[in-house]
Amino acid sequence: MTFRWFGADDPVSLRHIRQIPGVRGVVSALYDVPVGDIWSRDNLDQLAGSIDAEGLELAVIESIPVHEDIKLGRSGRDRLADQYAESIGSIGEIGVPVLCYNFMPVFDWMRTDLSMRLPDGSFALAYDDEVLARMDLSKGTGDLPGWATAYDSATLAGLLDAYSRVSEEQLWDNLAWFLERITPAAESAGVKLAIHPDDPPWPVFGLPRIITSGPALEKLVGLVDSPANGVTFCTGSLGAHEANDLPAMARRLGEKGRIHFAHCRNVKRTGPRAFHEVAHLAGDGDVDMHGVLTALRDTGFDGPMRPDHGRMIWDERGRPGYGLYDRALGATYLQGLWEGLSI
Ligand SMILES: [Mn+2]
Repeated sequence: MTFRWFGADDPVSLRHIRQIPGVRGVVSALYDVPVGDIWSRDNLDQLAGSIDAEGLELAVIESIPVHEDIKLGRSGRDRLADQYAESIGSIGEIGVPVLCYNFMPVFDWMRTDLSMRLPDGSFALAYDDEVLARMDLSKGTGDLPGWATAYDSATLAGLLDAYSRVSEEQLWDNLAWFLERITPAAESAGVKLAIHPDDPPWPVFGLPRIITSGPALEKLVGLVDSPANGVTFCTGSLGAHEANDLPAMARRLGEKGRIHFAHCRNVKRTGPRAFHEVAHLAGDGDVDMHGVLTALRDTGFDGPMRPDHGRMIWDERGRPGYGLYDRALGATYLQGLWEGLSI
């Protein structure tokens, strides 16, 4: 069982994480490297060392961002892919076995409310396509929850314009090109690539999104037929779409040996393309957590797992989705389920 940590600035300390029952692995990243630059061995050593010093282990890198020029298939992608491969080599050298990454254009995860009050007085992240449609991107990302300083208006307009000419098929081609370039480096470094599904699993602001469903994940692992080319099975991202049968998807991908990392989180769907996050328990939302863990267990999954986003409970303040308490409860719930399946 692992836990995400955002580095020295994270209000949740490694000491707190160490005290969560069963958690021994940390999921982290270098947060001050410009996108596209090489991750130096020195900085990685420092990150791993700070985690070791607290009795924990750096188990997963989540994530090295993929430069937009790679996703867009622009010239310059050769150098960027080589640099990405070099970073993968360094990750392997320090003994981290899994790299989580994503291929979402412009935006990573997207929500329309970072603090939706639930009936029990807790606060959760929420998404509603109708609210998104009313958001104005003409001033950059200033109006978007969680994207306060990411892009100014000119940069964002330029990216949106560039992607307006990129079809889903082209995005798939660009992803295939990227995987062909980096998978050999991952193989020789002993690093498993684990793509994170698009969150939410449908287009936002007209941007194409392709890693959204069971067939898409199976297509992905077929792009480069290597055990190093796999997925992060994120139940919250995939579970936002009612068409996704999560236990069946986990079983099929697990049988291929291509699930390298599990993100477990629950969501409650409130309409077409609308949902909010809930506690991890299967009974609290639409994710059949027991079914997913049974499928993982049955197919021999032995990779890292982490509770994904949690609600804000017990008056905790901090990084939306990444407080201590609800995620810690999620970690113990998931381990209880797993223990029950292991008897
Ligand atoms: Mn996730």
